[in-house]
Amino acid sequence: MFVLTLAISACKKTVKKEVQQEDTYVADNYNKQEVDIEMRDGVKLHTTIYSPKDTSKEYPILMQRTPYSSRPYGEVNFRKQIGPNVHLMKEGNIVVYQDVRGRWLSEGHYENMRAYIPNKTSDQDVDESSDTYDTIEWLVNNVDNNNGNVGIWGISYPGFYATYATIDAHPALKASSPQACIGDFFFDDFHHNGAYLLSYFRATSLFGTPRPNNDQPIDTAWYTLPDIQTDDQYQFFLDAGPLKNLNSFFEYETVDTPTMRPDGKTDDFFWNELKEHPNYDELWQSRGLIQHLDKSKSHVATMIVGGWFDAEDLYGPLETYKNIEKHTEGYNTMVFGPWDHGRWARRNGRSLVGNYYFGDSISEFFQENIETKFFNHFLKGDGGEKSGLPEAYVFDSGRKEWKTYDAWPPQGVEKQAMFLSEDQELSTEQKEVSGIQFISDIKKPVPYSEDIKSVFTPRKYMTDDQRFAARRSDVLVFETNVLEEDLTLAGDILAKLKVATTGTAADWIVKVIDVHPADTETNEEMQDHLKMSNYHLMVRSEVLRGRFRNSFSDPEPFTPNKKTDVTIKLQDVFHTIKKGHKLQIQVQSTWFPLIDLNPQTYVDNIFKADEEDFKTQTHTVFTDSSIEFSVLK
Ligand code: PG9
Repeated sequence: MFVLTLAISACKKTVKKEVQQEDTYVADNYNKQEVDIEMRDGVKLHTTIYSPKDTSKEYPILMQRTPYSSRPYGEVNFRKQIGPNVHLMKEGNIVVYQDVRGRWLSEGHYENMRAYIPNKTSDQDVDESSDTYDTIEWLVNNVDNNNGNVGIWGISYPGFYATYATIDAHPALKASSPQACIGDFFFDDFHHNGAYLLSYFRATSLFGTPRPNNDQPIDTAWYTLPDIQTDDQYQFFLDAGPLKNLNSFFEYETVDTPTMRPDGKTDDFFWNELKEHPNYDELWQSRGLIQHLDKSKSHVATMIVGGWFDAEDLYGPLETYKNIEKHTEGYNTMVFGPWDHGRWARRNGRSLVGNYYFGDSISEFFQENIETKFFNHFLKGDGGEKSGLPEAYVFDSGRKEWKTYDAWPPQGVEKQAMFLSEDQELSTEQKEVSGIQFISDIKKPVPYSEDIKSVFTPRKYMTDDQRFAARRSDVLVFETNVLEEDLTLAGDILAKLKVATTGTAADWIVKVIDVHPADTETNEEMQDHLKMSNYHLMVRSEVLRGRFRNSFSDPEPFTPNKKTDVTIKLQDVFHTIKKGHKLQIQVQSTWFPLIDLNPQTYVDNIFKADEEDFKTQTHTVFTDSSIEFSVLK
């Protein structure tokens, strides 16, 4: 027994030593310097540079631009891991992090999704493209032992800056991997097709609190997240009533700020933008990046990465890949795996999203065999078109396996329409047309999740079991018979609804669900109240705020009781509904508090609606509505 104890103790010491070595790997193998790089308009951006201690060879520069801070600050304080993944860190690269303009220790004023300036006429015309260009120019000319090749990567907001870097790109920029990259805040993160994501409420202050001392650089967090003092966010937001009752959370005591009011309080400038711009107007349009990807330079190889179950940014990576593919001749590829937001950057072992298990070491496989290979080929290798990687490296979330294709969507995809019916069927033949009614009760909106939890941003619900919703009278359910053969969905899904409402406004939500057989085995991570038996896996979901059915810029009311077309595009999936499973569609009109409550009577701006505007209505879905799937034959 004593020997065993000794052995266990020795093993624990080894593991602890290995963990310690991991923790100090960067400090042991890299030198760190912090510089303030001057942009063309004189603003200085704080930049942290990690350079390998081994100076016997040259290295590419791998950079990330971020609004989330390049800290830790101080040349004796080191990150525990640097670069896109541990392989690239250990191989040796020069790794650079930069606070973007107006954030943390960088000078200047911050703008969310800063608008691109196409025709710059002076050094005062600056944007994230020019800031990246000026930064790369300084780095390649001033950082020792660099080989003249620069790569950029980032997840989410840093992913947006990685996409931005390809626009009017510096010639030394050879590779960019925008990952879960924001494309447009009217379709990513804070809105989905015009519906405001109330579930992002707590994240607002991170992006809208003005820095104190008139926007001076600062090395500590100057914002606080609203504390709603409950874990039951559903009840909190239901009790709060109209959105304008939340304004007080975004009036700060901070002084000496650009948005300080006469009463000495400071407005959250992002909350102001959200509530003053409910439609897709010039503010949002000018800040979307997708429409400028015709200026993405072909000399920059791109690998767009995303998660099929990413609740935050799915529009962005898909539209970024498709528009770079459409507008440029360069090397442009995509990787989409069974991940939620940014999960591919972690080393997870068993790969799950929420309750749902997809397999082992999927992220690790991506990091070692895809991401490392991409950067090494273009920054250290011959950089030719033959990278050894496919155009589309995509994970079938139904079969739980990787597939590669030379296009996305793959050749062989055909559109297949399926129709709803009175008896809750989903089938390829349209039955007799009738209207199915349900009461949309604003006092009892459909929860988007069964969890009692307050979130910073929504995440887990993307694969949650949808039985809790299927059993509500205000959720319409349509499903196929048990499939007699596999059905592979590969591409987007178009819900062509025909609806009516007794009111003059309504939201429409469509969910695509893979109903598992009763004998499906439950995995160990499943929440106690759930089983995989008959699990209703949500594969894709989307909302459209009905006022935007014909235009996101020019909203319009519904005419009460008039049959109206509402078409909702659901983002791409790659999912095989296996033989023995069923394909189910759910249709509903509230999704709370993922999105805010629609008053269901038309008002110009829901952020300014009054209590009396909110009314329970009766909605109708007609059975000549259809769902158009992209099916891989
Ligand atoms: N796109 C993510 C996000 C943006 C804004 C608010 C909250 C989250 C992200 O950058 O992680």
